[in-house]
Amino acid sequence: MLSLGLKTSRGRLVACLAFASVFFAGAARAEDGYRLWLRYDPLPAGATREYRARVTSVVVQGESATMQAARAELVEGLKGLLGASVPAATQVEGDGALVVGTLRSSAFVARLGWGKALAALGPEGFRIRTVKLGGRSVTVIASSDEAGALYGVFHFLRLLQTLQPTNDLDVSQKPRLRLRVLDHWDNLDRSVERGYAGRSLWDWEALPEKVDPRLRDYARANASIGINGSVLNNVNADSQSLSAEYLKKTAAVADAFRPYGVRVYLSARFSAPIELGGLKTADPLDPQAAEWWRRKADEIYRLIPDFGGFLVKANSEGQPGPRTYGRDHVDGANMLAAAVAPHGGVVMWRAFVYDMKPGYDRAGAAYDNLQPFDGRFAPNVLLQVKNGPIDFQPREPFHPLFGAMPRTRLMPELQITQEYLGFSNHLVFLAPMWREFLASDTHARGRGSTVAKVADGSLNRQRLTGMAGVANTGTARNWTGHHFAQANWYAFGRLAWNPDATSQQVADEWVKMTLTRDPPAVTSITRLMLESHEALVAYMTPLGLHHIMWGGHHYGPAPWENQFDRDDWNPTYYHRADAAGLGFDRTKTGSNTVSQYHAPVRARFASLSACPEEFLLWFHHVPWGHRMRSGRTLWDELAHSYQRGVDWARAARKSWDSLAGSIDEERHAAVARKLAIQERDAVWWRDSVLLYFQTFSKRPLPAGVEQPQKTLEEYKAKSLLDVDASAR
Ligand code: GCW
Repeated sequence: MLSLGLKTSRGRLVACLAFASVFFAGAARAEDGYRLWLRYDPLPAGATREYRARVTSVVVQGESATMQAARAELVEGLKGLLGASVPAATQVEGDGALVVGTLRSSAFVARLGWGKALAALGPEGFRIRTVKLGGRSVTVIASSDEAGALYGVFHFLRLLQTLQPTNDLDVSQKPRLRLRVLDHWDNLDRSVERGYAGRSLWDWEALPEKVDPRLRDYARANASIGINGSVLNNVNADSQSLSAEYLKKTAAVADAFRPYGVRVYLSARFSAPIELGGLKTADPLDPQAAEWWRRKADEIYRLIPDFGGFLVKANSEGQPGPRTYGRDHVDGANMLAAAVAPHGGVVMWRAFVYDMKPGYDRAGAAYDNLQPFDGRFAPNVLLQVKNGPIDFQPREPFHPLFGAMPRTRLMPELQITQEYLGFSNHLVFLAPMWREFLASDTHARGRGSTVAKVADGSLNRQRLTGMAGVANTGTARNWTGHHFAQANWYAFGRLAWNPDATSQQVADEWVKMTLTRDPPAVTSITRLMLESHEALVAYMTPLGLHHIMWGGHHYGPAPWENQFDRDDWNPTYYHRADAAGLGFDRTKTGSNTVSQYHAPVRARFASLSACPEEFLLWFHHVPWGHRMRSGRTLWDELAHSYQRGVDWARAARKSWDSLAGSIDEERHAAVARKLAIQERDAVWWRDSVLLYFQTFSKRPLPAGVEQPQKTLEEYKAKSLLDVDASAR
């Protein structure tokens, strides 16, 4: 919960909330979702009265671009929320002044004697306090640096948007992770790899002359949830983005982001010295290649002094890398790190490396490839590791590398865009999945060695920390394709700020800021969101199944697929169904990659009886007749799970329909259309997966599970994506 004094009488707050439902029902109007969670429509009258008395003038001290952005946000926000302008003043006069400033920009803040406390909160932290001065009550948003003041302003506005009391505030916050970065898999032609929300937001052709004003709103939205970095281009990188011409364009983007504390980064193609520099080799130990990168870094920093650094996908899925030249990951990463180090830049080196040898288990590949290098990366290198060992599946156990590289800065990479989770068609709130991951106990230093503590540096005493999220944004008017996919962007930012925030809290805030403050509606929407991930897993990949999606696009099921040249791109490789049973044996009798986990975790996963059932088929090949904890056989449990998923999708539609009065018509209808697709897809998943596995289990569907709507042959004949094209 938010750390603030709850002095407002409970009764009064409840009264405001009750009023909210009437107000919002009455004020429903067309909405396209562009404003995201930064909607500053008038609050209910009860709340406005109270807040107006608390905020009678705004005194933002400081004239830098960031302080101006903070002032503009506050002035706009208060005007909208309170339904009347709050005068901007330069001095604290009278009761109810709201002062914003840093130790340097504000004489008022400097006089408070908070120097030490603010310094301890760091450049991005802030303190919000109600202070009494000569009988006057003043609210102060203070920080040591400007970014903190801006974050404090967004925090204050969020308190109002969610109808929190503000009369006796005492909030101190700082981000737990240092780099909170969105990775855009955007190509220079504006297509977006795994993007489901239109085209890339970066209009490279028009840049640098024309900068779309939307870029400012993108940066604002990020700042409002603490995101402070953006990698503009795809990790499957084009060298061109490092050319002089494109760097100018990137510099213009950086200028647009800068007031909001968002730094730009670029994905670097390892062979750029050849493609752009005309060199014969990009061997990291070749002095000319290293020199080329040093000069390139100098050139970049001349244009963009606060450039964040490079993100690199090397020797993965056909990308060049140090191994192309007989060198290793450390040689490559450290060479780039040396180029940006003099400028304070970082290198985010990806661990998504999975060379295949015959009989290899892909789930163990990243560990095998990277773990031996622990302790050898330069101090400004972070190793960016996906949450799970395969690839952004609906559910994966945590990646074993998080417990295995104590002398390396590990930066989790999450996927906000829903590549394997129904694109922007399915309502799935990802905070519960990310929380499950962050709360996973690696046992690296005994009990309580959670992934969150690895990521925030507390477990291994590291200061350079970070978290990356593969962005789900695009030119779609509502930014993310599905209105509810905005919640995943939001949740990523909130969890990167505080990995211990609860899914419930994040959902509750987002719903109130974005959709409705009507209490019953808030309750049913947050419930829907909190259930959605478990439901999606139930109708896509229950009990530890994974990677059984169709072909290269990954939309819809194709567990029968076995035609790819690369074994590990085939669903049959992952589920291993046969007459005996189902699942990938990763214990001693199989690939034994379970041994990459620490002792107690390893033993639990490796034991058929102790393994959490949500990961059963991930670690074990299980007989069809195996008794599950419910008393059902594996086959029956599987069938019931798929049915449960379908039941949820149906119930979700009903529950959404019943909310028609609490949400504006436009967004209500758009979400309803998507929920219909989601239900259709859930049925498609249930039927085709069960029909296919039935050819091995030879068992009937248990009572309570509906008969399939089509035959297996029909499901095999057409990808769900093709069906979807006609449904959109
Ligand atoms: O998730 C997979 C995707 C690829 C992606 C790759 C990666 C950018 O299918 O599209 O490439 O992982 O993370 O590098």
